[in-house]
Amino acid sequence: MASDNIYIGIGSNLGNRMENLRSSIAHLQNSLIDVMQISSVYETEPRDFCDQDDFFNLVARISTSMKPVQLLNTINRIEHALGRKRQISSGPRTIDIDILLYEDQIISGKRLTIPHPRMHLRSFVLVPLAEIAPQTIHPILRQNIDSLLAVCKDTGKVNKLFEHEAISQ
Ligand code: PH2
Ligand code: MG
Ligand code: MG
Repeated sequence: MASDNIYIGIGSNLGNRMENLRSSIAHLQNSLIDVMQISSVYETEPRDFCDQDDFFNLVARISTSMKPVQLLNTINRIEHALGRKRQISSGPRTIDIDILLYEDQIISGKRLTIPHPRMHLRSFVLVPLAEIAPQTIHPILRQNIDSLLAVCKDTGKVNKLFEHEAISQ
C-alpha cells in the first residue's frame, strides 16, 4: 500500500539551480514515486555553513509504496545521478533531497532520522512546507507546521521566486 503523506525538501546551490530542481522531480517521478504537491520555489540564504551561494529550495509531498530506507536509497541514487558529490558537510551541492516527514513515523537509525532533526529550525524548510501542509502535525513536537513556523527563530532570508505551478511544466 502506498503512503501518501511523505514530505521531502529539495535544495540546490550549484550550477543551474532551477534546472536541478526540475530534473530531481523528473527523476523522482521515474522512480516509483508520485509527486503529489509541490511548493513554490524560494531563493534562500545558506544556513549552517554560510560562506556559499544562495540556495533554491522547495518542498514536495510524495506518494510511494517504498519504505523509508528504500526511499532513502532511491533518493541517494538520484542525488548521484544529478552529479552530487559529497564534499564539505553542509557545503555547496547540485542537489540535496531530504526526507522531512514520513506519515507520522518516528525513526532514529544510523542512516536515517525522521522527522528530519533540523526541519523545525529552518525557515527554508518551514516556509515552503507551510504552503502545502500548514496543518500537518510534527509527530515529536506535536505542533502543526504553521505553529512551528510562527516560533521559528531562523532569520535567514527566504524569498518566493516562482509559484508552485511553474516547476512542473
Ligand atoms: N542545506 C543545507 C545547509 N544549508 N541552507 C539553505 N538555505 N538551504 C538548504 O537546502 C541548505 C542550507 C544542508 O543540507
Ligand atoms: Mg539537507
Ligand atoms: Mg541531505
